[in-house]
Amino acid sequence: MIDFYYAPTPNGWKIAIMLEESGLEYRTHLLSLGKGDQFKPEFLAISPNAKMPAIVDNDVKGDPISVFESGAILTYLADKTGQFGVTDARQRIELLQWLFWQVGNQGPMAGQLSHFVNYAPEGQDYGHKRYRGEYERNLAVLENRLARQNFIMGDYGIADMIAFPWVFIAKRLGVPLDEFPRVSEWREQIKGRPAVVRAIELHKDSQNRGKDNAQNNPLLFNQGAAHLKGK
Ligand SMILES: N[C@@H](CCC(=O)N[C@@H](CS)C(=O)NCC(=O)O)C(=O)O
Repeated sequence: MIDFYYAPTPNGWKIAIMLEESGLEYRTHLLSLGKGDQFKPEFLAISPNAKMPAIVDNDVKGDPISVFESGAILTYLADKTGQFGVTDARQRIELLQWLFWQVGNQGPMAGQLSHFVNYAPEGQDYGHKRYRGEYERNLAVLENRLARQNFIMGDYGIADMIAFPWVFIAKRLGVPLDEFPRVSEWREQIKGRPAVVRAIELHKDSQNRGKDNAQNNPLLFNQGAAHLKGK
């Protein structure tokens, strides 16, 4: 059984998708990020960066294995199941590049765009424009890749699962996909998969959209180091 530390956000969906696609048995631990569950010592022991997703795999020889960071989790689960990953060394380094691209580029830029669209005080035009531009730049990277093949690595797999969630919410971020027809097609194909539908529905009722913002929740949006020092 896998313990899955989760909240219904794009970063959480990445792993929910893989768990649903692969058929692994898991139990979800729902975190309330707005209330600060990510800073509890028992969670920090699993995820020292104080962010979800994270997993603990209990079906292993010896001590359970805990994994944080979505790219590492997806790599671990693809290796464990032999599903949705790749088989040879040449492909593996290619896959790793696309996973690192997502966690180092598309994800953070989309996350910052989401912050300026949904949570920042009014009138932060510089930040909004900067991250919208970066979000669109990453869409262009994906568009170019998908001009060559239907999925990021050719066949549907963890590179698609990691990149899909922030594209899934493009309209909510105020970015229509008209200029990115291949990305738009790819998004439709993935969105329709039954496992993806189930993943997006996972604890949807506890989504916190619009309730927290930079003014009313400094714990979430203006953290600094205070919650982590000495832990
Ligand atoms: N690079 C991380 C990003 C994870 C992340 O940013 N998670 C957010 C939710 S979408 C989180 O846990 N936020 C809690 C906080 O910032 O305190 C990954 O890909 O796993």
